Amino acid sequence: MNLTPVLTDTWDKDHSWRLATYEGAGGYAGLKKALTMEPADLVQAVKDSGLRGRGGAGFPTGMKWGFLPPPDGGPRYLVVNADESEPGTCKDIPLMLASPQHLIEGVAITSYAIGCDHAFIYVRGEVLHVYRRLLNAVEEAYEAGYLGKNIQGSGFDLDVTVHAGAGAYICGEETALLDSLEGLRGQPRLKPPFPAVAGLYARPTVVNNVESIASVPAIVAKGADWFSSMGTEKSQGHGLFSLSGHVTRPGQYEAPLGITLRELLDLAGGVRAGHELKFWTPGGSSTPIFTQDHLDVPLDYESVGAAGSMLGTRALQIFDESVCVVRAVSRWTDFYAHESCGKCTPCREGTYWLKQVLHRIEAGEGQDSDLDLLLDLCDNILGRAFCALGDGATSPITSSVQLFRAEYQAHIDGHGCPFDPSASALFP
Ligand code: L3W
Repeated sequence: MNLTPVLTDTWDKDHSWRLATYEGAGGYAGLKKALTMEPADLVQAVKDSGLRGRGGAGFPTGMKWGFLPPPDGGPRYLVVNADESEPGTCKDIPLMLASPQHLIEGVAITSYAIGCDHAFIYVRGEVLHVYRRLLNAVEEAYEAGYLGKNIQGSGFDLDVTVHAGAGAYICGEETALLDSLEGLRGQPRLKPPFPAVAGLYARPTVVNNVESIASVPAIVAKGADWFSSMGTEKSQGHGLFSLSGHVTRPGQYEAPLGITLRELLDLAGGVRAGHELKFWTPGGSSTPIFTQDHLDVPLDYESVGAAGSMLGTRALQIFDESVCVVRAVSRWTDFYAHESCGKCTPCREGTYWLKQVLHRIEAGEGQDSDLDLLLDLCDNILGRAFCALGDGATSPITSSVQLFRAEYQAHIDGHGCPFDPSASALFP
């Protein structure tokens, strides 16, 4: 069930991914309207809508477009970040599979608005099925005259290239993504300059998340006021909330920002039968964890921030009482250590040491001093790493030690894990 079926409006239809299905549901009305408008008015409409980046950071989308310098006759690019890889994050991949034309229409409108004639969709390499679906969808859009030369007789030309990455989480960081797209090893660049000023091939570039761009067609078709009437005062519009883990009906739920986990769990049938909520992530594994006490925190940028975490990608991973928090955090830390690109010392060395300490606590070989050591290591990574990967790696550790210190201590005092891993069916 979806409370605001906009991006998800056709997901349950037969052949939901086909252009004809999308057009049948009113698709491409936004592009047709956009092509009659001045590009600057489109940028203003997206500013007025209040749309904020749906990739995790929540940066205002229209403001980002407005950062592009005035045209100088050279190329400028739109790059869609479709490298969804954050543990628990599963919204862009289902969106591109179920309804890729939402994204392609958004790409066409955004490109027209920012004066770009070549856009790129950088999709995570492991999801070959999504890559193929995007290729087919782009082909359908070319054949229908929504991409290519003289789109809908407007004189506007746009080519779209779908590019598959090679399986590195760091390439979801926008500047590492640009390096990867240029054929280099994907590692973050120093900012500033931001991509808006010097991005792909050092040209002005807008990098936006899939869901952000897919949200644009309805904003244009239905108006900025329609979008901003949903959500909260500073977190406007709708979003995809992904529920996974110990929940009765996992999946994507589209709802206004500001909905609570308690309300989402009502839609999703609650925590698995016979169990109770122990902890959860509001925005993927890179955000500080929450507990039962946070069930009524409105899931908007401000409220989640005030409660000590981040809305991030709205990846709500639900864990019941059978899950060992040390084990969960240790697995996430393995991921960050493996995915650290190695460019900066705090992240490269720090995630490796965090992993070692967590492994020995989990194995019952920890020492009393290890909890303070973990916090000290986190302190030396947070704010000192080159990009958000290092900061993100510390979030589940610092928050879980704060909320579940006794559980960590029980592993040390009892020389092992007090939980039966088979009871949770997660984190084998
Ligand atoms: C021009 C300025 N542009 C900022 C742009 C900047 C970027 C956007 C946000 O991290 C977060 C991270 C993860 N002139 C500008 C400017 N911009 N100032 O605004 O920038 P920033 O640095 O706040 O964030 P970011 O580096 O994009 C993203 C969190 O998301 N996250 C990540 C999930 C991972 C995935 C995945 O699966 N690939 O999404 C989850 O919470 O921790 O905080 O475009 O250029 N003055």
